[in-house]
Amino acid sequence: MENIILNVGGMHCSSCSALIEETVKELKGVKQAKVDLPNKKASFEFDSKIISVDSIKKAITDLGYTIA
Ligand SMILES: [Cu+2]
Repeated sequence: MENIILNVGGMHCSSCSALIEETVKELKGVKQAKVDLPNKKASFEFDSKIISVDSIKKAITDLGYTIA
């Protein structure tokens, strides 16, 4: 398992952060997703043999948010 912290832009409220958590958590290979709304940071625990960081980033940008 690996951990990554991403800076996510475009979140305005707790439903934004919840949407990102739910969406990323559903990806195969992601074990944990936690979004820190006030600090605009998202941390993910994932298995790099199953999913890449780019796939996680893409899932977030596909929702309309940005990765700094
Ligand atoms: Cu929102």
